[in-house]
Amino acid sequence: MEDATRTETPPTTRLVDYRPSAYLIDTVFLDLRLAPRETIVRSRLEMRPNPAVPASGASLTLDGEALTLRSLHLDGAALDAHAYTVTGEHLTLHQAPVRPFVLEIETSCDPEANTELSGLYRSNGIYCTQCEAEGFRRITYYLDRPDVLAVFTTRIEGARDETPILLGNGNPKESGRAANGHHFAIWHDPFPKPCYLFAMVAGDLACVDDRFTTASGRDVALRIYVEPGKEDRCGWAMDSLKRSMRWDEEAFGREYDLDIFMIVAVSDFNMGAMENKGLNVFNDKYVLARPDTATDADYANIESIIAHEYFHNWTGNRITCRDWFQLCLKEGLTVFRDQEFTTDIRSGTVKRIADVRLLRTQQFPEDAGPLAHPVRPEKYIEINNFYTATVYEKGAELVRMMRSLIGRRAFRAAMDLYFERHDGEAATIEQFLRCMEDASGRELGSFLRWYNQAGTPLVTVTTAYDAPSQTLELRAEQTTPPTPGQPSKAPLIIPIAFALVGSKGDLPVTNADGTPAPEILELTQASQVWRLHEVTERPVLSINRGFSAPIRLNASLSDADRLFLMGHDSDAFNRWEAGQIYAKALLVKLTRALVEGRRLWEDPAYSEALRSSLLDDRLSPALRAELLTLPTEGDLASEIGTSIEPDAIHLARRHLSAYIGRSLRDELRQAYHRHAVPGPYSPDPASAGNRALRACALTLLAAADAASGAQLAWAQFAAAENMTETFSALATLARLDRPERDAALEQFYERAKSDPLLVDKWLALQAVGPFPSTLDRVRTLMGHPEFSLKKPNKVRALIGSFAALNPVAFNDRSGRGYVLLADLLLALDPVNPQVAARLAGNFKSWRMLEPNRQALARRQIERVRAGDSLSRDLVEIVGTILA
Ligand code: B3K
Ligand code: ZN
Repeated sequence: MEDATRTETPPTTRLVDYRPSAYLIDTVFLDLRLAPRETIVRSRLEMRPNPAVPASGASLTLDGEALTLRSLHLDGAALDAHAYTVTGEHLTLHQAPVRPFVLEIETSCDPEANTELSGLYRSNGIYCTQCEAEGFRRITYYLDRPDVLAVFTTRIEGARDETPILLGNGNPKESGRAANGHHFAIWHDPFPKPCYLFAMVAGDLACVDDRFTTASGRDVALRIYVEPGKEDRCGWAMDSLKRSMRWDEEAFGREYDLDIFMIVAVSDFNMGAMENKGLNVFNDKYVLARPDTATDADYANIESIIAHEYFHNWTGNRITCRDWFQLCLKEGLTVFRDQEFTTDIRSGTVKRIADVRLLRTQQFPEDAGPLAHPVRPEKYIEINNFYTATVYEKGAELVRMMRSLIGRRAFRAAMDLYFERHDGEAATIEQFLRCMEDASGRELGSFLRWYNQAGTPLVTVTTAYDAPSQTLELRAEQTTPPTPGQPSKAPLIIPIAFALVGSKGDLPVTNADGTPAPEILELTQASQVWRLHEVTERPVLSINRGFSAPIRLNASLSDADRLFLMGHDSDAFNRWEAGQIYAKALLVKLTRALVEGRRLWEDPAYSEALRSSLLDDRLSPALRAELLTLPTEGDLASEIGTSIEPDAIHLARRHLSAYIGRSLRDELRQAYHRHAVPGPYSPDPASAGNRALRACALTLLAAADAASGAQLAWAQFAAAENMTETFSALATLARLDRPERDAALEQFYERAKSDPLLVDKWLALQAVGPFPSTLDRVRTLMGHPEFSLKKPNKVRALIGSFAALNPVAFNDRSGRGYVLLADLLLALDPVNPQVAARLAGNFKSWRMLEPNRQALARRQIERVRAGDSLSRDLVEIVGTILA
C-alpha cells in the first residue's frame, strides 16, 4: 500500500473550511485481540446522519492509515466490494444511509512495526496507544475528528502471560478467561468523547493503589501502573494526583467523574503525557521519582504534568475542541490551570519567573521566526506540528490577561458558566470568550485578535515628570512586527500592571479628579497617554508587573533606575525582571565589544546589586537563586536578533559570570555552605530552594575559578546523597574542560547504566559541554548501545540537548553541528516523524545568524528538504523554515 502520509505535496487544512460532520457516531463497541504483529480490531459503530447538516444521501468517508481491512458490514450485511473504496488514508462508502445504521469493520494492524508511536504500539513489551491528534485512525477506520463524540465500550483480549493487565477508558465492567490461554476485560466509558481520547494499555505491569473521596463523597480508586520493580518510585506522582484532585475542587469546583482514575508510565512516548479519559498515559520520566533517581526539577515537573493531565478531565475531555484549530481552548486553558495550581502550592513569584523564562526562551523566538503562528492557527499541514509553545504557553498568557481584564471573581464565574454551558460539547474560542463576556458584562470582541494575530507586540513606554504640578505623563505605544502571512498588524488590548516606586515605596496615584488611578493600564490604541496626578516625587516606573502581558517592553529607564528596582520594587517579579533587563543590556554591550575586538570591562554597580540580593534574608533562597541567574545565551541571541555570533555571546556571558563569581566569592561560598540541606531528602519547595541557591553559587564560583570550582563540584558529587545534588555537581563539571569532568561522567555511568532515566541524564550532560570536542562526542554517543532512534527520550536527551542547549557546539563555525542535526533528521524521519519534526525546529533561527553560519545552516536544511519521501511532519517544518 502506498504510504499516503509521505506524499510530495501534502494538503493544507484550513480553519475557514471547517464543516460539521455529515454523520455522527453515537456508540462504539471496540474489540481488540492483541498480538504483537497482527492485532485484530473489530469495531461496531452506531451511526446516524447529522441533523444539523442537510441530508444528501452522500458518501461516507472514514479516516484510516496503516490498516488492513478484513471485513465490512452495514446493518449486518457484508458490503459488496463495489460499494466502497479503500485508499492509504480513507475508507469511503459510496452511498451511506440517510437513517441510523450500524457499521461493522474488522481490520488488523501491526503494533510491533509502529515506530511512529502513534496509534497502537508496543513499548518495552507493553501495548499502549496514543491517539491525539490523529492516531485513532491507525487503530481502526473512523471519523477521526474531535467534534464527533461517542460513548465507547472496549473489549480487550490478550494472552494471559504476555498481558496480565488489560486497561481501557472508563469503568471496568467485566473480565474473564478466553480460549487459548487468553483472557479479556471490558471497559465502559459513559462520557461521550472524541476518539483522540481513546486509550488502551496491556502488558505485565505492577500497580500502586490509593483512593480519593471527592467533595461530594464519591469514592474513586486511584492506580498508577509501572514496570514491575518500579513501584517504589510512584509515591510522589500519587501524592501529586491527590493534591491536584483536591485543588480542582477548591479552585474551580470540578470533581472527578468516574469510579477509577489510572496513570500508566511507559518508556517510549512522543511527548510528556496524554489525558485519555480515566486512563492517562505518561512518559515514565514524568511519573517515576525517588530521591536517588530524580532531581528537584524532576519532582516539580512530575507534579505539574500530573496536574495538567488531570485538569484536562474538565478542560479538554468533558469540554473538548470543535476542531484542531481550537487546540489552545484546551491546552492554553489547562496550562493556565496547572500554573495556578503550582502558584498556590509553591511560591507564586518563583513560578511566574519560571513560566516567563519558558515563554521567553521558547515562545518569543518561535513568534519572531519562520514558524510564527497565531495562538489559534488558521492552517496546518500536520496538526502535530502545532503543539507549540505558542499554543500552550502564549495560550495560557491569553487566559491570564482575560482574568486581569475582568477580575478574579468574574473570571471564576465565567469558568463556572463555561463548564455549565458547554459540558459534553466540542467548543470554540468564540464560545469561551462569550462566557467571559456574559459573566463579566464586559465586551471582549477585540480580545479575539490576540488569538488570531501572531507575533510578540513591542510596547514602548516613556514618562515625563513635572515636579511643580506633581503630574506624571505616561505614554505607551504598541507595534507588532510582521510575521509570515500577516504583514500588517492591528493594535491589541494589552493590560499593563504598573506602579510608581518612590523612595519610601509605591506612591499612591490618582486621576485628574482625585480618584485612585487603576493598577492596570489598558492599552488599546497604537499610542496612548495617561496623566497621573499628586505624584509627590520623581518616581521610578515599575511596569508590566508580574508580566501582566506577554510583550516585549522598551521602557525608558536608566541603569540606575533598574538597579534601584532590583533592590526596591515591591513586586518581587519585577525585581527579578529589572535585574534581567540590566544584565541583558550589559551582556549585549559586552558581546558587541568582543565582536569589535574591544576590551571587556567589569560592572561593580551590578555585582553590588546582586550582593544585596544574595544577602537579603527576607527573600526566599529560591528567589535569590533566580535573581543570581543570568539570562541564557538563547535569550541574548533573541535580544540581539541579527548577525548573531554565538561564540561572542558565550564568551560575554562567561566573562560576566566569572566577574560575579570573583566579586561575590566570599558571600557565594558562605551561601553554598549555609544552605546545605541536612537530613533525608524531601522535595518540598523550601528545601529545593536551598539546593537551587547552592547550585547557583556553585556555577558562579566555578565560572570564576575552574580549578577550585571543579574541586568543590567533585566533592559535592562524591558526597551527594540525592540526585539533585549529584546532578547539579555533574552539570557544573560537564561544562568545565577539566579532568574531573570525565571522571565524574564515568562514575555516573556505572550507576546509571541499569536505569534508562539516568542514562538520559548522562547523555544530556555530555551534549551540553561548550567545547568543539562535544560534536565528536555526540556523534560517538549516537552509536552507544543505549542510544536508539526508536526511543524518543534518548533522542531528545542527546540531540535535543545538543541543538537546543549548546549554542556554541551546535553553531560550531565549521557547520558540523548543522550537519549532525541534518544527518539525524534524515535518519529519524522514517522511524518517528513527530520527533524528527520537533527537533527540526532547532533550525528555526538560522536567518538570525552571521552570514557564514547562515549559509552553512541553510545548506543543511536544504539537504533535509531534498530527502527522499519525507514525512509531511518534516516537510511542513523544513518548508516553513526555508520559506
Ligand atoms: N494533549 C497531549 C498532547 C498531545 C500531543 C499530540 N502530538 C498532552 C497534553 O498537552 O496534555
Ligand atoms: Zn495538555
